[in-house]
Amino acid sequence: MNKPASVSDQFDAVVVGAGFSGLYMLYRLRQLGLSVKGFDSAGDVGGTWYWNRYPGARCDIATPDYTFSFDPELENEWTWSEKYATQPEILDYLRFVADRYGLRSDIQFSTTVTSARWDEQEKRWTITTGHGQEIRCRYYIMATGCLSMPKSPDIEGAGRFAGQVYFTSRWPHEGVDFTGQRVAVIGTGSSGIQVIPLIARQASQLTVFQRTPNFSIPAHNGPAPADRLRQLDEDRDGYRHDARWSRIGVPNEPTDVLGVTASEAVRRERFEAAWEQGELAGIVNVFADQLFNPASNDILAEMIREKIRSIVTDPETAETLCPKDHYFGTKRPCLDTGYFDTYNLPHVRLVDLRKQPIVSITEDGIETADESFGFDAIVYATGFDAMTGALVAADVTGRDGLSLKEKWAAGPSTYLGLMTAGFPNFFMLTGPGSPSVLSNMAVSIEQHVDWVAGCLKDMREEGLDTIEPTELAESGWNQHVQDCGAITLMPTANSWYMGANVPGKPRVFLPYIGGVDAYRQACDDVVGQGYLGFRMTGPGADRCRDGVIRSMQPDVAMVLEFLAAMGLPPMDTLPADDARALMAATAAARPPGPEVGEVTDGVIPGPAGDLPYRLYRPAGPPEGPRPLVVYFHGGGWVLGNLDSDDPLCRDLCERSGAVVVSVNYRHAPEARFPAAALDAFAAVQWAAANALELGGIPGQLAVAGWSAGANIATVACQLARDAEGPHISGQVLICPVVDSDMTRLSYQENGDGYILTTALMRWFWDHYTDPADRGEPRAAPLRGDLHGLPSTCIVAADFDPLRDEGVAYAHALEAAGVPVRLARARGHTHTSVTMVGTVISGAPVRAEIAEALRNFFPSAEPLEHALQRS
Ligand code: NA7
Repeated sequence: MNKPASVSDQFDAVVVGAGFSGLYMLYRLRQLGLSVKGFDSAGDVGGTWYWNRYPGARCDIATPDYTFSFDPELENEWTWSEKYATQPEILDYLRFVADRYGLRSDIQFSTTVTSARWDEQEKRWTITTGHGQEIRCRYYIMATGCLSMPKSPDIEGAGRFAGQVYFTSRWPHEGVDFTGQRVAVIGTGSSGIQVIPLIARQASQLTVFQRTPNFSIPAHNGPAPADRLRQLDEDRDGYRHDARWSRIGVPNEPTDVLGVTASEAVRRERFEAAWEQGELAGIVNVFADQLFNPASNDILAEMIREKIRSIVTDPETAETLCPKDHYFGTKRPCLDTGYFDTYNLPHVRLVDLRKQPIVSITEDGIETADESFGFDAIVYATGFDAMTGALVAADVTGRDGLSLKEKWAAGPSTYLGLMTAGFPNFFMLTGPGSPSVLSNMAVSIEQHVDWVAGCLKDMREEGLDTIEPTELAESGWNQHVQDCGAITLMPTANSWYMGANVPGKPRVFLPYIGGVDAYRQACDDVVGQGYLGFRMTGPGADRCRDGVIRSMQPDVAMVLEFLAAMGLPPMDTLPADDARALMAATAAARPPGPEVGEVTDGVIPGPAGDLPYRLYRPAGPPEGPRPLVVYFHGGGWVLGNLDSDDPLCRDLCERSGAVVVSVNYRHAPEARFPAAALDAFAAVQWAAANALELGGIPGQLAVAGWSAGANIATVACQLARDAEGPHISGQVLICPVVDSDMTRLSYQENGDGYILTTALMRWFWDHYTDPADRGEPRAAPLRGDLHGLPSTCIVAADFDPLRDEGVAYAHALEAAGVPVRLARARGHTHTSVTMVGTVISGAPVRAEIAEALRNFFPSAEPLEHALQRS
């Protein structure tokens, strides 16, 4: 059966781990006809379900979903007894799977793989086990789980306790009887929350040591959810398909209800429904914005805290159990059965380690800053070195002697969470950078295994035998993983998702939060694009299509998808007035932008009549005058008004601390070139002359604009220079139109599909200018004399047709001796940086703009000096 491998053993593939992922991987590799060897340090199959045998251990994804789906016959042969199966039942299931497919014969149990080394000459891995065996294989696959490496107790004196010590993650097979004992539990994560109610049933005294209270909702365990079973009965394939293309691997319609705008009744109704349903898929989907908007999250968190207060009778204990130091969902939310009620029992006590930290474990018990506790047993439910722990501990050494531990010293680096450069033919199942722990593992595991099996099959068919990601593809993916995390509240928590639970572990967001569906699409696209980002070699073959699979900011991609689904007519097919109405309608639905101290509307005299303006003054001190920014909205000289860029003006005002005066100008086609530019210059002259009345500091004036607004802003600077005044301290040009040449590479790359299209740009130009005027510097300022222009900040967005003319303007300004800051809006489109409150990833770019604005002005210049200077 478990025949130890001999020294000369050679296999096509070695798989470490015999849990869900290892078992399915073995099955698929065998199907491919490969020779395979599996190892597990456990005595049997089961993985996490082999080790975590503590009372109360259950899955927290409902069983109709927490199950293999690769074989309909297997599904027919197994019936789960509960909504959330217990550990013994899940273990039975995995044994059943192993037996049904005869997998055990390929697995060597009770064997730890101690090292793996890549041999570049032989193009093979050498695997060493704790029994001294050496095995050679072409493909090395770690199916070692995300939560399999227990965190060692990082508590002073942990070794001194003379009583019984238990770890939830390494529970004795024979079970433990706590009857009549004084028991301590340290840790209130999922394991603690599951085990505490059951230990309380036996122990004479139970003391729970809590460092961080956790959000938990009742599991409402019982029979498997009838609605899910019915859907499976009616259309199993459809149900499984929906799971695979869902956000977390469980079929669920994502809500579009925003917590911040929903009525109290709607909020309450959605929350109560999720509370009653008792599923993670429900509670993470109460509000569409709960993981992005702190205010929305607070609403949900407070409703959970109310529930805790309503269950726990002692108000002080209830308050201690209420999580307040992290947003809901930023640490793993839990499902429980009677957890909070447990604290109403007279023999159960909660100790708040924030108030009285543990000083030391002693021979008899635990000493905190305030008290000494005596115990018969201590249970550690203190968690795991998550996601990377088992991988780096396994001593994997790739090309040139580089170990995984060394490569990942500053945090893991993977392509798709599947592979890492420098380690050919080394695959990780559910590795860091894949959805894994943020998803239904059963679905994510099947997807990973299917991808690896498909890849090996493709390689074999093409005569290739090594595969490895490129540095470019890998760093692009790492960036994407971090970008996806950065727009959420996840990085704010000290969670194991961030590596924060293990002292000294780099603080990096480990899983991929873009969704199971988006992730699957990315993996499929990589294959569809000829294994983009992978180098594959074989006898006489070396092929690599290098590139980055996802470089757009995730929220920008979401906005584009949303707009595409709305099916709006292209603006360039509409008359100007209809296009204006369409723009106003879409603007009405967006978030309003931040509060500012004061907003006033007025008019200024323009060259051909009054021009409306709106002034934004920042909230708070200082009371006196501030630098002044004259802003011009975007809209291709045709569209836009004071409302169109209102959220952006608010944002600029609050971030920069300047008074922002947004000026409306005459639009084409009613007023064609050079009307808008002349209005802009007049507005700047007027603002400079009236700075004090506007609350500005005389002489401290900058201009700013977006798109066509940036065009007229910089034309105004050129006109001011020629007219020898007024003095302009700086110009901020966000995705500016500075040239009429539409042949640059960025037009070719981004001229279609990113809102501002080549066709729309042509429509704008046609409305604004005659072709003969388009070379004029007042239309195409890149072609003007750029000497003596003020300091400049130019924002160039990756997916903007105008990107390259913005970059060209920056270079030309620099060549003319103008100080220039080129801010790259990485992963953004022409419009996305301006979408305040909708596109969160634009915030760092807007912060950079505000910083550039502040730098234009001498800091804290006394008003008298400024007056003298002006
Ligand atoms: P978790 O979720 O990491 O929980 C561990 C708990 O132990 C958590 O409350 C920790 O507090 C606490 N802890 C860890 N170290 C200490 C020390 N030194 N002193 C006091 N308290 C400590 O692990 P679980 O096993 O519960 O769950 C892991 C996953 O398995 C779960 O999310 C599911 O996906 C399945 P902290 O929050 O760090 O302050």
